[in-house]
Amino acid sequence: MRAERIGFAAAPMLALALALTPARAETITVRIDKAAYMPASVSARVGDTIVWTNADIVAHTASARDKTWDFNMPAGKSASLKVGKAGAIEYYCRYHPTMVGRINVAQ
Ligand SMILES: [Cu+2]
Repeated sequence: MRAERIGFAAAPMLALALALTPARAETITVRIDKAAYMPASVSARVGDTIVWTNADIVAHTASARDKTWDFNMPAGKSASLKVGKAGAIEYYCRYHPTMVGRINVAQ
């Protein structure tokens, strides 16, 4: 009974969310844990969103090698990037340059 009520309430919200979101767009999560991007390499499509979440107790960044973006993330914080064009994006942490990541963006 309770589950049915929740289902009825959620259905219009779900329909709205689907209508507002391009069918293919996805959110890809990269966890920062023990000074590493997990996973270090992800595949995405143009229009997808990458979300980094810093699970460490120190700050990290996700900084594009080509300097087009640079996100600073204190402990426990997140940052997101909507990928706009196809190609390989290399990024790193400004505080810990051995931390490197890659986003392979397909059209
Ligand atoms: Cu770092």
